[in-house]
Amino acid sequence: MKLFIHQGACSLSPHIISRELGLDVEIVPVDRKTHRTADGRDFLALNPDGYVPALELDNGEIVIEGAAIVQYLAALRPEAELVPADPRGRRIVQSLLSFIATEIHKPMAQLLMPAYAAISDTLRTVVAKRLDGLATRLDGSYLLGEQFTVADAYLFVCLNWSQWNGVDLSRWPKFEAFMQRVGKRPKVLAALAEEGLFPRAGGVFFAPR
Ligand SMILES: N[C@@H](CCC(=O)N[C@@H](CS)C(=O)NCC(=O)O)C(=O)O
Repeated sequence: MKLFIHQGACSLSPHIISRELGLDVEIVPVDRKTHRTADGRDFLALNPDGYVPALELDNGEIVIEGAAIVQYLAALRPEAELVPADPRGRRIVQSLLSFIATEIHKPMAQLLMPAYAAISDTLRTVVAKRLDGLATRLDGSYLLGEQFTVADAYLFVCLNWSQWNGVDLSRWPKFEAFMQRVGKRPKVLAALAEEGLFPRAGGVFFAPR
């Protein structure tokens, strides 16, 4: 399988999951401007939306949408329970993936885009409200308590953007501790390093050196 990515983008979430699961997934960067893949193809022919992540299966099929890709990967190694096996845990993870995709990922990413500069204060207010809500359910080490799941990897990646988009993560000590906790997982560190991202001195974020 091949996973098409941009450095540090939302594609880092399925990248982390592939490493946590020990799957044989080749990481293929895509040039943001030219849409050429590092293996010499036109990315728009693979995903006409131009979005990473996209996962190319060994039979050539393309899986799109980060939330779907991580669930697909987790299903290849169900014993790892990165999506819980029990129906309650599973539905909570599915709700979280949907919430993170629509309520956190989108506005956090828009805050990095010049086209949204005029409404950046509104976006920051909305994100803060959503993070206030999410923080109330972070009582243990991870969103589901002590069990690391695909939702944690996704949230970790989106929160890492707050070093660049003006969202002040220090308002939520719980999320700062979460960043440090997830960022210490060996497979997470390996995926970050593979994308050229390293711990920032004295902080909770990961960035190019
Ligand atoms: N709905 C898609 C959105 C993916 C998305 O927003 N990807 C961004 C990176 S985080 C992207 O590829 N943007 C196009 C670009 O930067 O050129 C998903 O959830 O997978």
